[in-house]
Amino acid sequence: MEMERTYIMIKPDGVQRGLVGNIVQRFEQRGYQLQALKLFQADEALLRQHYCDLVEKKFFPDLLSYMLSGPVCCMVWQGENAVKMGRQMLGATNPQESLPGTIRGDFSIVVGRNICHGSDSAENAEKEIALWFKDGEVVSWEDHSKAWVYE
Ligand code: DAT
Ligand code: MG
Repeated sequence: MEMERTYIMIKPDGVQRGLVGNIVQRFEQRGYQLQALKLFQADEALLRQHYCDLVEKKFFPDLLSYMLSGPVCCMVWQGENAVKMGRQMLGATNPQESLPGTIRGDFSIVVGRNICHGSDSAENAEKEIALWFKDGEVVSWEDHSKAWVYE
């Protein structure tokens, strides 16, 4: 079994629109294990690190002001293939291409207000978890439903 962690973040629009509970519920219902959760106001330095691959893009200033516009909800979810499945649950980056049933496909219309972030590789997930959480904020715990979720 490929147990993996992913960093999932609800962006300021998702928090403002009251979608935190719905998004947490989707991951819980699927069987993923919550290991960290906090509401957090990001600053520019943190976002420049988080989006280091995108700082040269034309849309970066808009992305930065969007991500600074209010608190985000930072989460760590663990489970089999959590990175890939997490991205599937989020849906395509551009909501115009996100399928219904995905978070973006159910709740958003434009790429600049696409509700959520999910790590794109296991390696980046570990980097993002270290970037957004301090020691002690991520909790490893025994999940009693595990035997009912996995063979
Ligand atoms: P994802 O968030 O699906 O991993 P990404 O890492 O390529 O996508 O981009 C990060 C965010 O930047 C994305 O969620 C929304 C914004 N973005 C990406 N491409 C964009 C574009 N062409 N125009 C405007 N915003 C864009
Ligand atoms: Mg990305």
